[in-house]
Amino acid sequence: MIKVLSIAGSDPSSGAGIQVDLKTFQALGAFGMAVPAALTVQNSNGVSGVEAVSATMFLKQLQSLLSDIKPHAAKTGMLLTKQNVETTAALLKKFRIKNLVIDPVLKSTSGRVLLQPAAVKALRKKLFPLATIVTPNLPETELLSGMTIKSEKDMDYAAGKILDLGPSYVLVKGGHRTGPAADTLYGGKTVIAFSTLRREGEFHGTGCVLSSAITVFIARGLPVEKAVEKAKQFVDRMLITAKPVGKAKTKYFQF
Ligand code: PXL
Repeated sequence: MIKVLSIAGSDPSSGAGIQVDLKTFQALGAFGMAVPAALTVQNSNGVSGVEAVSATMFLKQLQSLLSDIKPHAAKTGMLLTKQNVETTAALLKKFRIKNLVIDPVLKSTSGRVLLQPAAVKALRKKLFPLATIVTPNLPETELLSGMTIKSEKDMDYAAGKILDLGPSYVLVKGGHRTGPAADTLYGGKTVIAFSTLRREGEFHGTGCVLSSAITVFIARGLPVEKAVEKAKQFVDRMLITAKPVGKAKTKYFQF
């Protein structure tokens, strides 16, 4: 049995966050576990409140879980605070969790801060060195590299700056640009552009589902290139049947 862990925020509408991470783990046949790092007040219209889980409860959850069950792979999503980032890095290190996927969630689509500015440095310095792969979108790539990205060359350079922080791979998600939805995977000797057809509409939780699917495929022992390819195929299939579930037009994956 493949065991995987999500350390992320809660989305009560279950289109993003730990809830959709668990659905993705289940859909792909893994045993999913989840430690909430933060709560959001959220529905299909967006995020209207955020609060971190207390530092001691967050630490105790990870300590208790990891001292008992060792996941084959883990992912992080919304961590919100510097303390949560530092605790996550310390515990993943202590329990020698290999195969770490970091979705560096900074903001919600509606613009809410999901990682406080004071936590960004800790994410780059403490968590990125432990990562197998980091999966930023374009705005996140700009912030994490300290660069403005106007061309493909800029993107290559920015990805290099993120790789310098220690992860083995960076997947820059190009979904925020117009044109084909090309995501580019950068690694030691690898640059692979994955182009996917762009689907009509606004989708909720795409980044969470993608990083969770990558986590499962890496946990199964696939090389990162193959894990990303298969995860992208999975997301693309889920996009076809996504539907609005609330009052807003935003589409949710139907698991
Ligand atoms: O998709 C980013 C994201 C991740 N995690 C949680 C969220 C969101 C976006 O709103 O609420 C908990």
